[in-house]
Amino acid sequence: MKNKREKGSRKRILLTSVFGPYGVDDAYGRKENIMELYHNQVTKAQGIASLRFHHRSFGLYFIASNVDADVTVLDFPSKARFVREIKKQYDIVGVSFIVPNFLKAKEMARLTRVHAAGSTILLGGHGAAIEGVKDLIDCDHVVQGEGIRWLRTYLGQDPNAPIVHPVLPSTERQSIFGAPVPGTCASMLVTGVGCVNACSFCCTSHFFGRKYTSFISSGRELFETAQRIADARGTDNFFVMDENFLKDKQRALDLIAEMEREKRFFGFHIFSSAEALTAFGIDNLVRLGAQFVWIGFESRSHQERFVKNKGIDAKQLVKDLRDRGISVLASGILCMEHHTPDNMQEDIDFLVDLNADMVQFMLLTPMPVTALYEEHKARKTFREDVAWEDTHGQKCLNYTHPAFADGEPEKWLNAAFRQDFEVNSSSLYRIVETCFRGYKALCAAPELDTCLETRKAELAQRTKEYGMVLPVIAKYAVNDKERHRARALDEEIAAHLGPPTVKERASRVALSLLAGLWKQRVRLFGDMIQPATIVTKFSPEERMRSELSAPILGTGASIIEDIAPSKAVAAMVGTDRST
Ligand code: B12
Ligand code: SF4
Repeated sequence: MKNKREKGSRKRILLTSVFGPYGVDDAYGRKENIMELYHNQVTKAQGIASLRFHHRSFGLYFIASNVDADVTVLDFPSKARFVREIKKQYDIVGVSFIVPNFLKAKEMARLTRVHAAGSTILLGGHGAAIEGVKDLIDCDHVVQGEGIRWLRTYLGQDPNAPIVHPVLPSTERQSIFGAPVPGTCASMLVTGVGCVNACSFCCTSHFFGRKYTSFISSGRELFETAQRIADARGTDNFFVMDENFLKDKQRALDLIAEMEREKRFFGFHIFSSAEALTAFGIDNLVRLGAQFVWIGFESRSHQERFVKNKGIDAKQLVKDLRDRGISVLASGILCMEHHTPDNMQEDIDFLVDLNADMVQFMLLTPMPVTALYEEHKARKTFREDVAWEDTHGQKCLNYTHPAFADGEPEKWLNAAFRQDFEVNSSSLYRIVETCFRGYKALCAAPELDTCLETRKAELAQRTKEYGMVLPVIAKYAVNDKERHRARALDEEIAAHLGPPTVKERASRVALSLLAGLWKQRVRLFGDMIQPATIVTKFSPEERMRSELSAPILGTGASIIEDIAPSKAVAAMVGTDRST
């Protein structure tokens, strides 16, 4: 029998991410599947120079901010913490999961049936794309695609009511060389979900129906949302979670116009495909305040498969972006169907030779709902012995590849990451270099308007701030090349922007000490960092009040708990040693 409250009065809803610990070999997950973006699949081979950031389960906060209900968001719980929460007998328990976390979602549904038999169980997120998931997991509803409109409809509310953007930090915990990154991190801006390009392997495009669903549709609305969030959090920088932000060129151009009209210049980290970026133009990107762009170059040897990269000179594009102060994360795919041990190095060399600030190498992994998945299903190439928790693209292939024996893909992947690190130095070094290149480019420009003067000042500040890390990079360099170039860059920056102040020198010493401690920690206990559990309450009353006063999370939400993982757990799971 369902909880009586579900019909009639306002619902009590629990929205939760899957439980931790993450990135450990246990009954539910794998050590490669860590809950971090950079250290999982980008800077993982860069030892203590790897960027260490956690990110919340943003979709849950979006849904919570946009339904008329008492919603609790439970992010990164332990299994015991999850059980404690469901015993509060919510009307609805919604679990967000991705494909590799299938077993965790299944266990959470089972626990809900045991401890909260009256709760309705919803499953959402990319894991919902798994074929027949409704039969594989004992639940009430599986929600494929966009969840706000689905839940509003389910609760009898207007699915098309305006979408309220929550005020959220883009990262939960940022550290470099074991030292917390000072200052307020960028805010999260989710402008929409999905992408019309529909590249055959792409989960996000296919999951959202190969179309784009915008949450913020005009430049004006985007400016107002950014302004509200920036004022609440005290930073004008944003990480834009939109698979292809510049695909809507007019919206981004209108945003620039709004910023110039209002004389308020925000900064953005974005994802965009090469063709959309090129159409938008690099001058516009500088005016927009783009600081970082993630571009999927995928592969040079199979370009016909990726219309978005047709006719693009990838190397020139990366160089032009970095020359203008925009960091690039270039992503590529290994062990594609046409790859062999004889030709794959060519693609790895291509990606390394781009000399982007960061490179993501990922194994081709046909995922449910994608066209690629359907192709492999038709060809019956899927491996029966690869479980969902191994389907994450950082260790093994989930399909039979005639040219790569088991164990080989992981070796290629690790070697590719290492090659990029040794040839191009740490990503941190490259990011400082990019800021400085952009600053010098604006210094050399004949005339600057207010927008570009602001961008120049921002680049100077970022160069100084990020440049503080250069002595530590030199000290722990991967090779002589990195050591020499880090020292040379430090000197060149000092020559242009002045030597470090006393305070900056003190910070450099502190950073060096912390880096030494972090190195020891990694050597003795491994480099694992578990995210803290975060519990956030959303209620309509607070939501209404928040429209009148400065909100905590912008939508009437309050964080009630923020539990750091115990040292014992951190040490216990610290088995994944970096090089
Ligand atoms: C942020 C992010 C992360 C964060 C994790 C944040 C977290 N706390 O979980 C980090 C960086 C740590 C991460 C790690 C990984 N990720 Co990730 N990640 C993303 C990313 C870039 C954004 C997700 C997001 O916030 N989107 C915006 C929100 C609004 O959308 P949403 O989450 O999809 O939510 C909407 C719907 O899905 C739905 N919904 C979601 N949950 C629920 C729950 C209920 C109850 C309901 C009703 C609806 C619903 O409603 C929401 C609003 O419309 C996506 C790619 C993308 N652009 O979506 C990949 C993505 C989700 N990640 C993916 C993967 C595979 C991974 C990793 C395995 C690394 C890897 N190899 O790629 C690890 C796994 C970590 C782990 N142990 O679980 C895949 C999932 C593929 C799949 N089919 O399952 C994606 C799609 C990227 C990709 N490869 O295409 N990731
Ligand atoms: S361009 Fe990027 S986001 Fe769009 S479908 Fe292709 S891979 Fe996905």
